[in-house]
Amino acid sequence: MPTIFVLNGPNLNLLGKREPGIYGGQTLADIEAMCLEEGRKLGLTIDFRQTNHEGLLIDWFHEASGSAAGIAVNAGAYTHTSVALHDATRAIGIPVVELHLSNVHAREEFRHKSLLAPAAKGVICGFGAHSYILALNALNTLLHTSK
Ligand code: CA2
Repeated sequence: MPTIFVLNGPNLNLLGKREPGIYGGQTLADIEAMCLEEGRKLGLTIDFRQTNHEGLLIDWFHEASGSAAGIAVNAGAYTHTSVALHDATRAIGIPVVELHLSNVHAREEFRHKSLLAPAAKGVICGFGAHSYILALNALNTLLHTSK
């Protein structure tokens, strides 16, 4: 069964505890459970992780390139700042889907720019926790259509 890494960046461990108006009331554990359930339906093994550290995210991208079929990533604020994530996405040779809970384009201007997006296969944002489900389905479709 193909494995998809679902990677989460800084502060996403706080989900459900603060700012429910922006990010919804679900915790990251709730979202992990949703992803595992969707993975069961799609026939995908989901490896779901969160870190507050940029370098660890990069290490996980490298690890995924040897062991996973794709990555769904909510890189949090590193989306807007990390050249290292851009470079890792370009380097690893497996599809990366960038995702966000909120519609970053409807928020502050500094969230409109993603350094990851030009290197990613595509971007999903604005659907709350359902963004994760959409990202998994996008990767699943890619796995079945690309050679
Ligand atoms: O909308 C998203 O998913 C974001 O990736 C979330 C990031 C933000 O920096 C991006 O611009 C958009 C922030 C995640 C922080 O999550 C919190 C959750 C609860 C309380 C405070 C922060």
